[in-house]
Amino acid sequence: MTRWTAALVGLLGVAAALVAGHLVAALVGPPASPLLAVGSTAIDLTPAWLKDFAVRTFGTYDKLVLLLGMAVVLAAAAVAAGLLSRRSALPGTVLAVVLGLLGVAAVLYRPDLGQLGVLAPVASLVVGVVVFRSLHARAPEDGGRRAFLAIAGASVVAGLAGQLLGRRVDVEASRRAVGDLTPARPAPAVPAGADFAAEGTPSFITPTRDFYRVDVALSVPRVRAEDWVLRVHGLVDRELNLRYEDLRRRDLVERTVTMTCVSNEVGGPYISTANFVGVPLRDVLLEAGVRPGADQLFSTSVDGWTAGSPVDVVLEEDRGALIALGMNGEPLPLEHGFPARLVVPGLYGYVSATKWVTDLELTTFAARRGYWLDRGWAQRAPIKTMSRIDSPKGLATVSGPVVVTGVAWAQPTGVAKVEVRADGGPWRTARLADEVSGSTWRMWRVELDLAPGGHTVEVRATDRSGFTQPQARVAPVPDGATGWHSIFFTVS
Ligand SMILES: Nc1nc2c(c(=O)[nH]1)N[C@H]1C(S)=C(S)[C@@H](COP(=O)(O)O)O[C@H]1N2
Ligand SMILES: [Mo]
Repeated sequence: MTRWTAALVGLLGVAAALVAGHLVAALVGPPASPLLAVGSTAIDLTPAWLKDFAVRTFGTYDKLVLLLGMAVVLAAAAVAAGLLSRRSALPGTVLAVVLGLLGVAAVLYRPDLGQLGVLAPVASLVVGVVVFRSLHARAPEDGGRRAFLAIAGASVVAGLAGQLLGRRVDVEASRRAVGDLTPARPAPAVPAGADFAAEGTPSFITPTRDFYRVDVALSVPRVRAEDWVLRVHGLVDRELNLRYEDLRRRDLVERTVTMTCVSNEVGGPYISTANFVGVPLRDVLLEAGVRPGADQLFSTSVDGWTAGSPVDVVLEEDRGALIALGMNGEPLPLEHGFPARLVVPGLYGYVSATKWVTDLELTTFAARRGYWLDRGWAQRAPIKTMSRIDSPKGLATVSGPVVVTGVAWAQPTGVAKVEVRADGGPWRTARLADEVSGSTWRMWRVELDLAPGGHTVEVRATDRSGFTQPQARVAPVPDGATGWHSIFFTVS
């Protein structure tokens, strides 16, 4: 066998194994696809610093990077096993078995995959061994050309079939069929003076396609509205099982809320604002009747992800926590939690904003721990008062006088003051844009007369409670970054 042939035998064996697992997973549960299951498990084993690094470095592409990385590692292992198998088929067989068992372990580890899910990696194991060994046996004949083509062709067909079958749950159609989610109580219109977008801040309402996305879902959960049920249970007087129709038939309310991720670095992008439409979470909890002693609202997503929010916070009358069905005039996009998610102003997403939510348990903080808690993040995580400079951009060259603009946030209290200083000089109070509510960000601008040359500008916000952002830089882990955002630019 030539080196090329040996490498190809390894590659085709692994490819056939993956595709077989993917196809079987399409029938027993798409997330059981071995590549996805192993990737999801890798994500689950991610500690706080690594999540923080991945989000910081790759942002919304973190999952793509993970999948590509896995593909590269697999391909390298396949080629290596092929090359090592030139004399005997043993190394390649061992690789197929090891990869298959890795898939089995990953599926068993996942909280959202039933026992049947194991069939997918088992199919990978069996197909991997059989294909590798038969190609290995046939390769010496005519270079194995015919067998190679047959396996490659079958893999492509099986891969496509798996992809199509995995999408047979038509979530897009379900979402389209939701139709109009007009709120009975719309949010007050956002005034034209609420942003300084013309001068460099984001628009007040973030277009849905630009809304940041952070989650551990390697494949976006596909739940049809018609199949969705929200169970409310635990320390309640009466258990509720709410269907999508039960919720959408109610008087829907709309609230403009700025969501923030705890992984956001000082100056970072993981903050966005939308008009969320849904049902007040408080109303649903009061209907269920929260028993004394329940201090945690433990929410679970269809993919097994969990978050714990303080009961006293979600029950606050002015807090405005929502079971959201829509954002910006449409049903939630799949990536943002269709059919339903939680939105709690003033709490970082990882302790409140469960997407694809299907279960609300009233419990205690002592009894259950949300997904990120055992990975190094804090139990309680109110959003920290923060500000960011959006314009000029760091390292830019601008002409004077310089208009510096940005955003500040302190949900749900609201921003009272933003100050800016250049080169460690005296603080200047920025002009604040019109306030929409304490639950949303607030844009600011200030004009600085700066001499030509390089300048460092810093910003700090003060919230309505009188608290001013501290200067000390603290990393996002465990409960959110602190410190003043600063940029350096040149005046020409
Ligand atoms: N099911 C699920 N919900 C989730 C997460 C997740 O990983 N899985 N991530 C949370 C985090 S950390 C944040 S910051 C917000 C982000 O919501 P978005 O992606 O709609 O912006 O969703 C939260 N809800
Ligand atoms: Mo987050």
